[in-house]
Amino acid sequence: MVEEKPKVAKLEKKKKVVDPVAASIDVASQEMITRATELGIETIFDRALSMKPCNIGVQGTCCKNCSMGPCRLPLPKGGIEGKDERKGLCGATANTIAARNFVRMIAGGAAAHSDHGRGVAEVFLAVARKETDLYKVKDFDKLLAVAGHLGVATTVEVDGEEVDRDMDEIVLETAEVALGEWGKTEGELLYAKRAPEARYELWKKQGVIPRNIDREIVEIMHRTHIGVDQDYKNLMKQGTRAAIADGWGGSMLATDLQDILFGTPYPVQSEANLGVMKEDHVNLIIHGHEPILSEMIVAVADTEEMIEYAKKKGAKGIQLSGICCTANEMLQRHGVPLCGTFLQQELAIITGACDAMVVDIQCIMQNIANVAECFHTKVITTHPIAKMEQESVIHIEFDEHHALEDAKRIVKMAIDNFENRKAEVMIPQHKAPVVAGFGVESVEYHLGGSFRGTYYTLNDNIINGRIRGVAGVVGCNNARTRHNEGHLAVVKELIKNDVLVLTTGCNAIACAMEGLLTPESAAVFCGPGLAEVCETVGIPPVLHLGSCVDNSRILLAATEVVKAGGLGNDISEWPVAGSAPEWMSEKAISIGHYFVVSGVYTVFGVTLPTSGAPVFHDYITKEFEKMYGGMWDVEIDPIKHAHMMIAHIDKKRKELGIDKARERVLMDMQSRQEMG
Ligand code: BF8
Repeated sequence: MVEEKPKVAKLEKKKKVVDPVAASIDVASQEMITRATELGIETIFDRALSMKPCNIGVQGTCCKNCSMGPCRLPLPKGGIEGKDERKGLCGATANTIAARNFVRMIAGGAAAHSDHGRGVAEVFLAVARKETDLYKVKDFDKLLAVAGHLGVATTVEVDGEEVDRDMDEIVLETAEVALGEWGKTEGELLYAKRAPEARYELWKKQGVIPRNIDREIVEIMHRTHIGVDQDYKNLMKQGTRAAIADGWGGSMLATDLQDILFGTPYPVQSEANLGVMKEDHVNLIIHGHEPILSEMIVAVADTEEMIEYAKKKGAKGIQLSGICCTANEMLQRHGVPLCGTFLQQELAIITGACDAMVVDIQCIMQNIANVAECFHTKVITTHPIAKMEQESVIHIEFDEHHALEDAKRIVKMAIDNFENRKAEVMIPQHKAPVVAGFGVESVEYHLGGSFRGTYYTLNDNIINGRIRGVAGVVGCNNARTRHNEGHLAVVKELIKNDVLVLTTGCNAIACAMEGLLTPESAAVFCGPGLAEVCETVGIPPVLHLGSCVDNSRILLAATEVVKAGGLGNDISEWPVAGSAPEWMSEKAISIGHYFVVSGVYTVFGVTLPTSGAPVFHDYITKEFEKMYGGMWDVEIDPIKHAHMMIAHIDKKRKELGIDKARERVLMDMQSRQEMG
């Protein structure tokens, strides 16, 4: 194949050249960043170099909620001495401005997760009403469990006897009640009661139980309009309601309904990183978040008809792979390989081997269209709420009622494009094996055994100190930090110190690319206690729990630990911590906040948009612990970051009186070694 120069050379005027090793810790990404520079194609790594973030925005104290501003209230050099006199034109203080901005981020994140959930609920309702037979109920056990949580009867009394209710009726009522959670006119979020009883009672006492999902998000937009809520504590109260409505509402319903329709994940093997692409195959990359689209594409791409069609066009087959959370969804249910994280979406196109990138919603960079114009790659948008202005982008609106035809059209378009490859194909030869697909149910099975079926064994290992504690490490990539460096350093430090890690989102993909999602990695990276547990049970030390809406699985796993007993009555009492080392999205702030108010000490890397308002910052990083047992923290250094989490875990062990058990285990090991 003759190499053609890409059409667009966008770096000609650029002075600074990105250093690939400084930009990413991942060798495959470094190779593609180098390739982009050689070809003169601009990526996010170049833009991060040439465009600095606004210092006042970073501090969280720029208010642009009316046209008298933007009012900018930077923290004076040397901090505030005496009374903080800073004010916007309306008199809004730095605390009010930072809190408004913060809760608006929660609203944005909660809206994204929850609208995704609503989309799944609508498909579920279409299935229940038999308007489509393209999707079906796959997991009836989960359906019955969810029906129970939503107060839908699964049995009826006939002639004085309790008998199973008609399944079609259960499906329909469950779908209607579920969809009602977004906009019902009275009552409270039904899933709030899935939290430990003590947590539910605490939320009730604090007055933060959500009424319905949409209302809490809308109310944030109202309260943050000029001249409404001007008390940072009251604003955060509403932020808390919306975050609970996300984690224990929109996200949890998204996870549950996806499991009902597409199957509850169980461990599967696969591979991760750009090296999963194949030069002699049609490479179709699915990118975004809702599995409604990707499930259908996976089904269609696997048909004999499409494989034969690809062969006719000169390819050996069809290689599907995923970017962002769609990648996690397809991995956990079908073993489809992970192509990369958020920061690798442009790089996948720069391989020259991506025949089509089909996207739905969230975390899709508009620049993929510009990069694709340099190659033969077709970018296909599919969702009515997520289009792109570039003319080269094709829009094929995907709908559950004609999903099969849409998916066929998309897969065929990718196949037809295979023969149009122009530039030299250069796929980095780096990928790692992966075991993914852990959920609340499979963790229970693996750690509890098929007969026992409880979290008791996990609790037992926490109590005896082999497992020091559990961490949920999640979240994005951020082009302001070195790609994947923070993720991997935090996770490795935690498992080295016997902390079992539960991961989702782009952290999960980063861990996958590093080989941390394999049972074998335990012997290499873990402390002796965690290594022993992983070896005995045959699990990786880092458990892949899915996409970002699946952070709800972490909440439920934490609840199961409480229920299994011996580690306190609430999530805030047992040794657990949260982290997002490279966060960047509003969704991450919503997740962080529902972790915090669920009782989890949560550390963010990069920065928090609160530093310009020290009183507000102290409120969420210190005062919140007194109210909710969980609090925010921030630390950019990944090793310190991990040790702040470990210190919290040790504090909780001490409070539970199980710190001695851990010391005893270590002494025993040491004495054994001395004997040896
Ligand atoms: O929802 S971790 S960059 S892909 S926002 Fe986006 Fe962040 Fe990745 Fe999934 Ni989550």
